[in-house]
Amino acid sequence: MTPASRGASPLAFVASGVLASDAEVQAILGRELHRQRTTLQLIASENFTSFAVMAASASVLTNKYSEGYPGKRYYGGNIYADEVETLARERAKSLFGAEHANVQPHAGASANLGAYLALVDPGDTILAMRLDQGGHLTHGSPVSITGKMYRFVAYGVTPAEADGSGERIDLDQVRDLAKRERPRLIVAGTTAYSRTIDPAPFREIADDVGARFMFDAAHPAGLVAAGEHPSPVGIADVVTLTTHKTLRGPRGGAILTSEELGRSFDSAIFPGLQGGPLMHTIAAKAVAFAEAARPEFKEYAKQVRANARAFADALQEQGFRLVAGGTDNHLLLVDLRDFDPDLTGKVAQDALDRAGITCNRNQIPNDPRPPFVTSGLRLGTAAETTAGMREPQMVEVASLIARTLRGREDEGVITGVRGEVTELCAAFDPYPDGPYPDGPHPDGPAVA
Ligand code: DSN
Repeated sequence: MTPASRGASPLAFVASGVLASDAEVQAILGRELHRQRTTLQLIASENFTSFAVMAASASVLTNKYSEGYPGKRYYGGNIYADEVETLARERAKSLFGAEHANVQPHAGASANLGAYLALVDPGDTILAMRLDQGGHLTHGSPVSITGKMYRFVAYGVTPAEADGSGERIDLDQVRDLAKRERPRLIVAGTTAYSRTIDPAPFREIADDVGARFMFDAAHPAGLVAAGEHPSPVGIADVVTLTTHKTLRGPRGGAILTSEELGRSFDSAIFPGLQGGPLMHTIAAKAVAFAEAARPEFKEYAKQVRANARAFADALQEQGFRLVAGGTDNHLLLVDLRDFDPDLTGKVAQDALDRAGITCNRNQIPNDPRPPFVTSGLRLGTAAETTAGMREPQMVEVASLIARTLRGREDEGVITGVRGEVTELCAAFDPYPDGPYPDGPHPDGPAVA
């Protein structure tokens, strides 16, 4: 789906009524819209949803309490909540080829915690990837409830190699740790890993040690849906995902599993973990699952990967080292030390922000710097591909990043790049009709 084919703006009604009564919030939303349209969005976990997704999110379903599941609610008046949740579940099942779907998790974190609740008991051992190697907070970080409730043992990636063949998930380590620690659950899935994750060897290792296998597909969910990443559905006992990253839906999570295990995941999410589901978000998930089933979405996902590869090549030409030597998916992890040993992720992120290039600092494997500082940047192509960018723009963006970071102490350089970013964003506007086509444009002041 290209921006131009995204349909009529539901936010027109917001402009014409609801927010007219709250000028302060309207102004903030206008400024955020302006920021999204006039700066580059390279955060690997973000995307631009369609107007249809936003319309469902902004619907009357926000008013409804629907604890329980379709046909089995604790409150009355759920006839249409049942219809929309059933539709979302059926669409998710059909999109991913799953037997059972739970679409109630408020986020990826709740989907993961729900999966643990369903599969293991507090204190049990879980084997997962370490946060600083590319894993996620909910994979047992000591600062997450997951790390406090369960005994996590962590695997990482292989050492870096000059030819880029290193920094891959260390399956020998996974196997050795699984044999030694006898986890009840093995988790695959990452938040900062640029290579394909094959679910098959994880399944084999889990079977060898009698563990369950969970695949956290939060990042590649859209690529999986489009056939651009191997599907873990039917291989893992449970697949958790988010709906707002490469899948391009509303902010939220979901769980896919077998019919046999479905009931235990349902009970873990409600009443185990959450109260009333966000029915407006569930409606928006239904919209997104249908959008992701269209041929245009397959083209989109293919382009996301092609853009990431072009971006990777161009960044390497600019003198950056990429963790794992490149990318197979939508994400790139840049090790800044080859480019400039004194440049930290924090300084780089701040300089790029000033130039209108939005991304996040990220630890690289075995990073000598702490998580708040880091030696890396994480970049992604999901959002700007939605906005219509293709390989030539990725080359241009790589050059803008390099110029910004080389000239980070020179305001003239930053201002020059900012101007070019503005022009590029104007040519690749994610919401070219504006969100308020029927009313005055509420953009706030330009983002510096
Ligand atoms: N915050 C998400 C990300 O950026 O990958 C993960 O929770």
